[in-house]
Amino acid sequence: MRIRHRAVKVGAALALVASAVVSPTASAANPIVTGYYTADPAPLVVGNTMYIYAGRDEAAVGNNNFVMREWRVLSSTDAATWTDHGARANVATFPWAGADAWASEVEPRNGKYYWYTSINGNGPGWMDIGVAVGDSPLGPFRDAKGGPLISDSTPNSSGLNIDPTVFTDDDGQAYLYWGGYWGARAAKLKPNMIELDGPVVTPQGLANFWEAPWMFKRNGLYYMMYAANDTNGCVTSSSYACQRYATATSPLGPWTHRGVVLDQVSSTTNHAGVVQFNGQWYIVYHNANAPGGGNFRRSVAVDLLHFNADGTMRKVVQTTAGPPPNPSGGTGTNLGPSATASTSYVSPWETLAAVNNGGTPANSGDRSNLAYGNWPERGTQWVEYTWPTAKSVNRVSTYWFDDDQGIDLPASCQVQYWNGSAYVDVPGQSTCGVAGNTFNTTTFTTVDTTRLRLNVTSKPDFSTGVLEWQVFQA
Ligand code: FUB
Repeated sequence: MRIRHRAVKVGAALALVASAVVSPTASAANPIVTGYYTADPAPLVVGNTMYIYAGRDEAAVGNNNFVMREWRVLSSTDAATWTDHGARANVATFPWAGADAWASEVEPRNGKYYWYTSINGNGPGWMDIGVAVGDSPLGPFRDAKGGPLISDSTPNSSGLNIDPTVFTDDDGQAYLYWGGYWGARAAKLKPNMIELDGPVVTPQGLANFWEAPWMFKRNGLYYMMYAANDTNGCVTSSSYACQRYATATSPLGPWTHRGVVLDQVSSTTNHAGVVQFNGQWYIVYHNANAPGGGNFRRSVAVDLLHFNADGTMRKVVQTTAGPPPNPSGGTGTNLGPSATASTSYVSPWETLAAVNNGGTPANSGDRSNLAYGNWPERGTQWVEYTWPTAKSVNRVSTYWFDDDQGIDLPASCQVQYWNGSAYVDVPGQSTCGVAGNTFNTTTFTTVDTTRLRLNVTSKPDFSTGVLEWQVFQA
């Protein structure tokens, strides 16, 4: 088992939280911050902006204790370049606490932002869960309760009351999940977000739960991702942790374990959050990859997260490049991930989900982010996107699949749109490129449509395939 070291309590109030100083980090690569160390990231999307709330690791080299005194905020409008908003809460935000600004998460409600934190209270026991509140994603934040929301004296609390994750369901009911030392816990929250609404329950089915739960919902299915440290396919040594996940059809479970979504990282702890932003899913996590980094000098990274057609999560590819820019709304947004895809034919062993799952293939043979193919069909086949409301589009980019067997680059292609009664060629269409190992971009005069189609004509004796089809908002 990994040994935790309790940090020394700092009794004196810390300096006030840094004011609204904004310094761009201008990072488009992982780790996203290298000027200092960040840990336990929690993403939140508000409008066109993704925020990351993270703790700060201040341990000196060789100090094998967490030294964490503040929580910081970063933001991005494209999930690639980040702005640093500095520390927005710290230990002194909670007058009843004294140390250990561990993992946290922010949940919006009724125009306010509730920041749930792991914090070392001055009372009996060790870690507590506190809650601060602010009027904007950047605060200012103040203690919302005057004492812990969860402490060791809360009936049925966890062996280590850390790592809160709060989820609000479509019916407005909010839930708090938390826990460490293999003790996951859950409870309903009252609408005021600062009191429990009923007993603390122990979720069932979170196989090998260790700490760091993260709750979200996708297509009506509830997902609980969490750190585990077993050696049954999770980690090479139980000093480390991976992220497993489970799904359920109700927010309090019971849960069905689904597997590992994030392998162990370069730091012993593994703490992650998941969010959808501009149609693309992201995982935000930490590792020890920044220069001078280590288990107590961690750094936040962001990567793409993909789901299979059956709702299972694909294992994350940890990159140093980070995700490609995905600008918020407006001109240039890739509308593919928000479309429903259909096709004239897909081979049973390949998947249509490949075309709009947001990846950037390494080459035309790269199946790592799924592949769509129509073998053994020949001649003209099509892939189509449908949106519930009309989109203004003027550009597509296609990455062709070529398996060096029955699927080859196409002979030709053509973009069409639904004009309300029939498919017709998009006007002013530039050449529909058929090159391999690259995105082929076709521009055209803007059309407003709910349906766009890519007609693909094969070479004789071959079928065709697509790794990614991007459609851009005008
Ligand atoms: O950062 C302190 C603790 O380490 C967090 O609360 C855990 O999730 C682990 O990342």
